[in-house]
Amino acid sequence: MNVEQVIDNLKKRFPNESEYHQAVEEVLHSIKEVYNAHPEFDKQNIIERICIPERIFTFRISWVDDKGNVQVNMAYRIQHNNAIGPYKGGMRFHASVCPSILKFLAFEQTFKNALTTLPMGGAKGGSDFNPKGKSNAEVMRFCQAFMVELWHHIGPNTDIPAGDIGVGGREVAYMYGMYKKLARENTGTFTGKGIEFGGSLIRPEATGYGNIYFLMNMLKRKGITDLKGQVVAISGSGNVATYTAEKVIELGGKVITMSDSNGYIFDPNGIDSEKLAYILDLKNLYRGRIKEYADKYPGVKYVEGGRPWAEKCTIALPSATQNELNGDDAAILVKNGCMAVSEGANMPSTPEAVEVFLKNKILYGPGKAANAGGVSVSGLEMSQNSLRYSWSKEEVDAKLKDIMSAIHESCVKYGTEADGFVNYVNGANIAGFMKVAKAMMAQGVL
Ligand code: NDP
Ligand code: 2IT
Repeated sequence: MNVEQVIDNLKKRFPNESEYHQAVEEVLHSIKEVYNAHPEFDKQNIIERICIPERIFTFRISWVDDKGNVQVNMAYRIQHNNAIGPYKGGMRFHASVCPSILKFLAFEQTFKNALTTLPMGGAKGGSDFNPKGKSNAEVMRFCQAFMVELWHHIGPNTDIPAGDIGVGGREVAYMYGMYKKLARENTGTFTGKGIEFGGSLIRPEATGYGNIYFLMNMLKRKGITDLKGQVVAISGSGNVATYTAEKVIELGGKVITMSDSNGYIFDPNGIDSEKLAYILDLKNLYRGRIKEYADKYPGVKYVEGGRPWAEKCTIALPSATQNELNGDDAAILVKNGCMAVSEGANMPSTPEAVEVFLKNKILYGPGKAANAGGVSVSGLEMSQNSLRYSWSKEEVDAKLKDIMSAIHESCVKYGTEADGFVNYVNGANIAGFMKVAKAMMAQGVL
């Protein structure tokens, strides 16, 4: 394989899809050597087949807002690869949603899911519907309209959606309810469901907790076993960010920042459990803005439109969105003494930022490994639904810890360099790729 040729070809065939090109380019550079060491892969053109989604559904959704106006949105489901199991991945509701963003997410999901040790293929979906400022009734009508179209294409053994940006417990419940009504079955074809109707304990917490379990595995290699004395910068204040903060606080770390798309707060005294409970209510009950935290607690700085990476920290956990941390941000983090970055979000660091982390040999856990805890507990939710059973909080948490350790081990196995430095980017990409590629080879040209 000639990486540049493959990338050029994809850019020509799918122009204006920069996020998709970015995600593919990183993986191809990582796997180049192992791919070329297996000529049988190239004979079967595994590379093009693994980069291009198997199927994309694109459709228009019409729904009626509270004023009686008819609104129109675009919606998608990308079934990227099902070589190792049914399509699995979240749904994103955000004004920026477009084929490029969903294609990058579905591509990443395929490798991430392969790392989890569970049998799940990769998918992603969503809409350019913006849930901000919408009433509960509007969100419900939109979710129902989405399912009227999509329900044919998903199912417990074919494609199992879940949450992502703008899609949490409320949206999953509305979508699942309508799906169930149309499909006339009760098999749990969604994960992240409410606990009363087949959801798994720990699923809301899983991405954040999992990221910290992954971080602790990385830190253990440096002889660090808790977060006492660590100063932690987190971006975002949604599902992933809040439960990341909860676990950091539990392990003794000091969380100094959180953000939303309007700006970030810096609390020099640290966000403790009580303040975090306020943020959870602010976000989930009142759908408020992070700025309100600065109005409530004295001594807190609010920076409109800013990102938290210039605040001095020892650990950074980007947990909001793609490309939210660029090369300059990375250089400032390193200069300020940041020794570990572990990604709760998908592709939050630009290629320039990743280069800075790797050059400086700090601990860097890329999203497809570090944030795989969410989809892992989704996999455990699927298992519990199939068994018609539910495991205790302790059981799920223990399984999540084991999975994050196994993912870390895979990264170490495939990513350790001659001087002992673990390149987790290469490790995660190669480990994920090898599993999917072997499964594709075994199943023939499909
Ligand atoms: P939420 O919708 O719960 O929270 C997203 C947070 O990020 C909000 O604070 C939001 O601010 C902020 N944000 C979103 N878009 C932007 C933007 N363009 N610029 C600045 N801030 C932004 O989503 P999640 O917490 O579920 O997802 C966060 C990240 O984690 C995403 O990258 C997602 O793909 C990834 N992820 C999620 C998993 C899950 O299980 N939910 C699993 C693995 C990864 P605002 O409220 O202003 O929009
Ligand atoms: O990016 C992700 O891994 C998710 N949004 C969660 C996917 C899932 O199916 O739980």
